[in-house]
Amino acid sequence: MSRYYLTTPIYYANSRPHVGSAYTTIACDVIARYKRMCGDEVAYLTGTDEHGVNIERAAEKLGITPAELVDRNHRIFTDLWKRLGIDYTHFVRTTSPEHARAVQALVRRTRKRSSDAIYKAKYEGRYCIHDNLYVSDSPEPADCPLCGRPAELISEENYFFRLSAFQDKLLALYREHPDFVQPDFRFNEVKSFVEAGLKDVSISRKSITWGIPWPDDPEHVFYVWYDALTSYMSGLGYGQSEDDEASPEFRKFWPADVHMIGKEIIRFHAVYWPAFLMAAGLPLPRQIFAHGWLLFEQQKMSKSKGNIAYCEPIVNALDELAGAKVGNDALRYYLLRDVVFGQDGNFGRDALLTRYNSDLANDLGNLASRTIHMIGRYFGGVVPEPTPREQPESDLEVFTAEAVLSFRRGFDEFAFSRAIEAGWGLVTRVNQYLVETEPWAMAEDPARRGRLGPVLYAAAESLRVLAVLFAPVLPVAAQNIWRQLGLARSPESERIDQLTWGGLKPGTRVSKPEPVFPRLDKKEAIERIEAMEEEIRQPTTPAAPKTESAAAAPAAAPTAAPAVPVRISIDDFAKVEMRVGEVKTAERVAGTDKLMRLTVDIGTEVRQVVAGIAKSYEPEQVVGRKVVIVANLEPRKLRGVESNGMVVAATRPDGSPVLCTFVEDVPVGARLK
Ligand code: ME8
Repeated sequence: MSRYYLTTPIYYANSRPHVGSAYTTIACDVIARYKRMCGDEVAYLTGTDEHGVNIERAAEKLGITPAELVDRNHRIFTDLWKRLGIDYTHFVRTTSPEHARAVQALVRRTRKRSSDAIYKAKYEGRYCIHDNLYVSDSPEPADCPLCGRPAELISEENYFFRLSAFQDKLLALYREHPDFVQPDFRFNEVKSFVEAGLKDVSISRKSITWGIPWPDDPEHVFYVWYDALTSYMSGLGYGQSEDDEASPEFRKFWPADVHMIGKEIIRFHAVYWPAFLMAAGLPLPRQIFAHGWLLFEQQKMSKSKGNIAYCEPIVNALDELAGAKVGNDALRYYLLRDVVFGQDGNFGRDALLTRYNSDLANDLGNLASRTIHMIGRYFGGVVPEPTPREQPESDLEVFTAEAVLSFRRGFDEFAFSRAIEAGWGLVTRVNQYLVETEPWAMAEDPARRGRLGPVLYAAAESLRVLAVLFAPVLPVAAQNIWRQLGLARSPESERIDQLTWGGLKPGTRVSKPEPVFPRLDKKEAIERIEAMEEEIRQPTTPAAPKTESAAAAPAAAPTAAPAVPVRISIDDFAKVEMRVGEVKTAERVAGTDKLMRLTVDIGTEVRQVVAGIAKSYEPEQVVGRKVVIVANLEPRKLRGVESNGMVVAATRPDGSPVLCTFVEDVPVGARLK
């Protein structure tokens, strides 16, 4: 049996978790269940990040102690994970004495192994307490580039980690482990960030008290990120005795197979963390996977913007209206099916309800009810005999084998939407098979009645396979289908990597069909969710949006307009690569009247760019035209078409775009500055 160790980030315990926070945890829960079903022994760690100045200040505002605040919020997190059926095996609270011991052990070990990796020096600079971000290494006043608030002056002696000495080692690591960071485009950002040179980082604080004391120098506490990252090891029992690696759990599970994180914290995980571990002479995690953000109304869901959806209203409202436990499965299915894992994706209640009704209730739910109903009606509830293998009733067996393979291939790459789509191909195929064969008509037709048993066997066996396949994503529904099929134990006790046709024994007694996903009235459901949202919505407290990517951190502008206007430095502006391009081809994107797909020569290459100009320009008007392209934007998909850059345009008062052009001639590829 192989072991598999997977972690989520540990969550800031300064506010209530929302759907965006739960996204990482749900994805990891799905992976953990899947890996268990592949026969692995899985450790799945999550936790709460309970130190730092923002917690200290948040508690102060509420007139309670930091310990009271984190106790309260820790409970909110664990209650939610329980409600969402998150099956983690390890939970770390960074305020626990065990965790503190581990953090201290790590720094002691580092100093023993690499005597000059940590040194003491005076630090003067500006620091944003909301983002835990060093804004500038000079005492001059500066605003945080992320939230726009004035950064605080810090002038104190700190312990520094000599990150600058790890540039070559990190680059070698990246070369030798081409999957160390996934997806690839994020890995490229990380490499560029490290190639540009690394500065040493301060890893202690003197000005605050709410943290883990530095060993033998208790005037200092650890910087929250050094403290928080160590949770991935402390949760396994690291650092509890003289021999800091002695814990059997630690020996068994470390290093982590995957640290699953959101994209904005990649620098800490793919640069700082491996360097900390290298300096301590400890094995490095095998992979950092950075998923994208859940956007709500096109902006990152975040408390400071108030554009938040919480999980509890969704789950509770759906359960209540369906009169059955369907909410968790619906949320998991929607998040993993609709958002391409790794990219940003929009969250919408309407889209969630559409998926619920069309996929879960209509496709899967109907398949289960009619199959079980017909076995009840025509065979007295007993699963009939299949056809002999040499004369299969249909192509379902072959189709199933292919669907299982594609599903697993997708899952192994964390391409959940692709995997689910492949699995759903089977749902569609079986439904189609029932429409084609019409078992209800066969039952009435003596000439065809003989085929009825094999047809229903094939449908029921497909349903069994689907229950196993979808158990990680739809644990409640899969169990429900399993039980209705009259099967013992649970689909999660089956091996998904050994899933083959024919596991359903003829003679098995099915139970009475019950709807797995009762249909819901979309409008009523949305209204109920919104009403429940209101009940738990709290007054917004300032918590800042974070930076988009490692390459852009720390100076990139936030994705949404912050409350305070942001001024950027010339260096920040220089990061935006704008080039003159020439449009080679142009065509409208199907299914929308706004978008146009362009291929643009930018001097070094021809790029595909999707532009929102189709309402104002005809394709033939733009072909041959010189335009301005933002060339170093992350690729993103618009209506399924990848856009590799952005065309710059001004906006008229009526919202229509005007392409940016030049009066004088300018060569293709010229850079704007
Ligand atoms: O960063 N969409 O904690 P955190 C997708 N304590 N993911 C989102 C999201 C959204 N709208 N909002 C939050 C921290 N997340 C640190 C981690 S680890 C050693 C320390 C994700 O509570 C976010 O990307 O701010 C991250 O992966 C997780 O929630 C915790 O975020």
